[in-house]
Amino acid sequence: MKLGFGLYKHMLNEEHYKFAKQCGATHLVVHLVDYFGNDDNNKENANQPIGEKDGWGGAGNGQLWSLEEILRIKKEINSHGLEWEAIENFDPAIWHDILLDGPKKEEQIELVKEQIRIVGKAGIPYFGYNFSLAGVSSRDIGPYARGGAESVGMNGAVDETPIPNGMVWNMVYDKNASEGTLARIGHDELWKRLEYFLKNLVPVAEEAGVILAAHPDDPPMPYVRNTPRLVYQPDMYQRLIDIKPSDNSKLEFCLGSVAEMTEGDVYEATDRYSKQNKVGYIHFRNIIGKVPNYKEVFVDEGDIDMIKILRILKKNNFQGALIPDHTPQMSCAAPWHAGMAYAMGFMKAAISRVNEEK
Ligand SMILES: [Mn+2]
Repeated sequence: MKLGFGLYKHMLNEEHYKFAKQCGATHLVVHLVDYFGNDDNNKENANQPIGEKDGWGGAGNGQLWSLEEILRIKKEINSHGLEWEAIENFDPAIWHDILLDGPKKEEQIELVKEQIRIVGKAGIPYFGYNFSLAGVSSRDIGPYARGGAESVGMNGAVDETPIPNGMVWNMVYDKNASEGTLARIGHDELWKRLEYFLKNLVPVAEEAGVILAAHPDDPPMPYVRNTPRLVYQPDMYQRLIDIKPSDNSKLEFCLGSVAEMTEGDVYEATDRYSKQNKVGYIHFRNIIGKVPNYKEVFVDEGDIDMIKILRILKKNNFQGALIPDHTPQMSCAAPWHAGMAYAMGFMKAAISRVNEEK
């Protein structure tokens, strides 16, 4: 098991590489999508998205992340004694019509394939994705974690505001889209779209040597913003895996999201998917409650016994990376850094301890 750390695009600099290394990380999971790209004020909040209804900013310009650009970043990462484990999320600009079954779907599947080939050439093992129309939604912010630490959660209410045309996954891909909102579709239609994506992409990922890793829905509700969700119960992950079984199609296993689900249990799910060697990498965060009433909390105060999770992973010989995902913000001059450093210290100690157990 490897201790990883997640960095957003605007954090790809020496200060943050050093911070990750100082926290004990050996591997990085990097977001190349520029959330809040047009709003510097919001950047430090990109890990705790606010104003989800208004979106997380504009999608990219439709250009792929080039091999040169990725290799340049990789070199910087390596020069700080870190390995680049995964890229997390496609830019909506290159795959909105795959999610929406729109007119550019076939053009975009070629773009996405090419992106995966580039990532393979750069030698980055994992590509995380979230096959979601609404993205993160329906959460609010409050003093939900220990000591009143600011965090996010759901308070029983689901945001059913329809998504405006030109937006998907909280990002605007077309500023000039016509008035109106996304038409309501059913779950079967969403699975059909995923099937198209996986059947086309998994063979390319196999050739490129990249492992695709699927995030579950956050929050895991059946419908959010009038759109169906894909993986909102633990069993649904199996359906996803079975669409196109391959060593290159795995899960971006988010413990928080899985524990928020109303069915099953997080230990059973961790065992089931790690036993099949389907866990690509892990979002190691804790929560209290289940949808539609849950709170994200500190890693050591939630419903999940994180040590028990690590023992299950060890038993099933999980070799991948674990990252904190989100943490509550701590009351000090650097709320995000303190929250992350706290989680990383816990994780480092817990992983070493479980590794030493016979
Ligand atoms: Mn997650």
